[in-house]
Amino acid sequence: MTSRWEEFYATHLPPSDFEDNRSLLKEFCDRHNKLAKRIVLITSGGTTVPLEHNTVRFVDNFSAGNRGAASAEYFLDHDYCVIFLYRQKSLEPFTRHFSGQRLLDMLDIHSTSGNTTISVKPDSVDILEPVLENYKAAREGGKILYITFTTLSDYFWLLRASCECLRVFKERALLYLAAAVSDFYIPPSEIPTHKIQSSLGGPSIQLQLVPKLLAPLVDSWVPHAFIVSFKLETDESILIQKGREALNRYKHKLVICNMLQSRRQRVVFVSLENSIEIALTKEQLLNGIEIEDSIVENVIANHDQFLTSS
Ligand code: PAZ
Repeated sequence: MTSRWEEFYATHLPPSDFEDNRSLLKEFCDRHNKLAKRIVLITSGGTTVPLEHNTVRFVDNFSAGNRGAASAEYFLDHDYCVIFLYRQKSLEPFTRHFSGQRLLDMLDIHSTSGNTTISVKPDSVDILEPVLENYKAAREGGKILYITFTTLSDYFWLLRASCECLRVFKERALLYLAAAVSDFYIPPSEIPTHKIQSSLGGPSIQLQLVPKLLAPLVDSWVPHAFIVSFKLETDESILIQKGREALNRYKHKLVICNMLQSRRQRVVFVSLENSIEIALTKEQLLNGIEIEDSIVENVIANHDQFLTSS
């Protein structure tokens, strides 16, 4: 019998640049596997669910992409190579430090006798220099691969292709699934081709449940990898219970639970053995300490233990 996730792939076409991305993933994984490196696949940002085939409107999932982008930088610091699978236009590693007008505000223009040069303002050099240095080391060393998705269906195709390439790493592969993936979708056969016309009245839209990819991921795509998922809730009273339910159902290694309102200050690591809270003080937050630094350090400690025991 065909499973629900197989049916999803059978009824959704891959994104148009799928084969190019698959080649990039394969080249990246083969190169780093030969060097016996550890690798992390980070998913980041929210998926969209189109309401029209020629999409004007869509249902979106909340996520700025900060968790994934910040974590990518910390994993690189720990010598992991990184596949960064993220929602197009959500935050990216390194550039996230200069979003909005921030970068332009750091620059000066000088014009003398027809020659124009642009320089970094002296008081911005200390801010720009360490980020630029880390960015160049990661890019020029070929240590990070950026792959983008927009829709839920793009995400499905690219996640599976990433896993197929990651398999060669066995236990050295870590999956850090921070993307906010929609739980609901509309089957393609029920989506209109053209923009929904308001003159026809308010549309009634029937959403269906999205099949959970953690099941095939753990059981067959990357059965040897260290898999970490995230759980976002808005009701504190169900947070840990939901994390534990996911862990018991999919049998992966770790669920990191967070509340929408406090996700920058506090997370709870739920494993089969225990629940451990990581929290920042107000002072740490004011001093620019990021919780992703501790999250990544703790995830890597768990990955170390897993590698030793296997
Ligand atoms: O992207 P961001 O930094 O704004 O938020 C991160 C997050 C809350 C989306 C992430 O930590 C998370 O919980 N992702 C899983 C969401 C889910 O339960 O589907």
